[in-house]
Amino acid sequence: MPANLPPEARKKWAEVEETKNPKERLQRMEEFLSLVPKHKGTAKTCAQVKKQMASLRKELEEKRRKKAGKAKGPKLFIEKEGAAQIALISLTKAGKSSLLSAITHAKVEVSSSPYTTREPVPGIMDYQDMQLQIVEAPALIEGAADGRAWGPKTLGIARNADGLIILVDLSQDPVKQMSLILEEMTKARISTSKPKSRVEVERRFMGAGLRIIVTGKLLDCTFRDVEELLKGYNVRDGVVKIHGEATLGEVEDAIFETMLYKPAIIVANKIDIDGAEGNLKLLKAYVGSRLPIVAVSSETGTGLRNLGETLVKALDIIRVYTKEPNEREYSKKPFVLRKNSTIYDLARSIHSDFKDNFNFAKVWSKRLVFSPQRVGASFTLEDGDVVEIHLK
Ligand SMILES: Nc1nc2c(ncn2[C@@H]2O[C@H](COP(=O)(O)OP(=O)(O)OP(=O)(O)O)[C@@H](O)[C@H]2O)c(=O)[nH]1
Ligand SMILES: [Mg+2]
Repeated sequence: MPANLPPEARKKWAEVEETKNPKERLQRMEEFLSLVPKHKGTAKTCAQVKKQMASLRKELEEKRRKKAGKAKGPKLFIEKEGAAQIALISLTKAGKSSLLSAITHAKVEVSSSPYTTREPVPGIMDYQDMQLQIVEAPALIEGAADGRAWGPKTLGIARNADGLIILVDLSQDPVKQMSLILEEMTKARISTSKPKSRVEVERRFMGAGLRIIVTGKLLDCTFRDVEELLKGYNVRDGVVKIHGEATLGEVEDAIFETMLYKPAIIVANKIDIDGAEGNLKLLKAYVGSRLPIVAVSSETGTGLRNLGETLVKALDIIRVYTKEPNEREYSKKPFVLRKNSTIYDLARSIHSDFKDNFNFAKVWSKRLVFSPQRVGASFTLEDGDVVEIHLK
């Protein structure tokens, strides 16, 4: 459905993209909406822009409140470490601290009184030859997405992470917990289901430049058209991924979408308790095939060894080992990349100069008919590949 916006509306959106100040941005969005003709073809775009406006208004209000109360917030984010950062999210007393101390060396206070953990706490979990950073977020509360208490902090941690563990307490009604958590997250524009749209627009910091990755097929346009469209809207920094078959209209829609996708798993805790099995059944019936569920006891250790595998699968990451030319042994420590990464992505993550001096690479893998195989920068990597990069 191409939104087919008139040129003045496109121009106005380009101004929106340029504006960082929330107040001015809001104003320009309003102007933008007044320039969009109202019909079925533009309804989705309008709804998405309105959602963005609502969250901007909330942000402004929050700022005003903070100023009034002089409440200087402590650190919102935890510096990323390891292959991926996973936020541990639950209602209070589900056992976040217990789980964190069972799977990492982090020192945290476990308590039977509610709201014990008030600041995010990180820990490192070893899984095979990878390290995953797990961050306990302060308990999610009803109204978090509306700015209640430390709610924005908790949701901020979830937004910033690479993935989520949603912890459910099997001694309590699991459906109530899940629906509250999912509702708050949806309100905060965080989704745990893979985007249905075949186009993802990931905004990056200013100056990062624009990268368009087409793994599928563009139906009614060329790569250049996509580039032109994005430039027309002033989207200059970010990664645009196009999977499957997509039209230019779908790319245009994605510019206005603000939902952030986070891969997630559910960890059902306290399986050691009487009645836990029944609640686990209820949870499974409610969740269906939407998210994987691992049942554990942080107290007895039951089920904890299944956690790493489920988590890594959900995160869609792969491990790639590198080798120096003329050396036999490859690195023990892998590079961890997103699934479908290419040699180019690997080269970039090793050294920023590598991508300019890249000549060719050799890949060792059981899946290849000829191993090692000589490949170019666009070769798609898989978990366990060994790569030797040759520079010019
Ligand atoms: N039986 C049983 N009790 C558990 C388990 N995990 C945690 N608990 C208990 O549940 C209570 C809350 O545990 P915490 O780990 O402090 O929970 P939390 O989610 O970190 O709680 P807040 O940080 O206060 O929101 C404590 O009394 C724990 O002993 C478990 O697997 N089995
Ligand atoms: Mg805690």
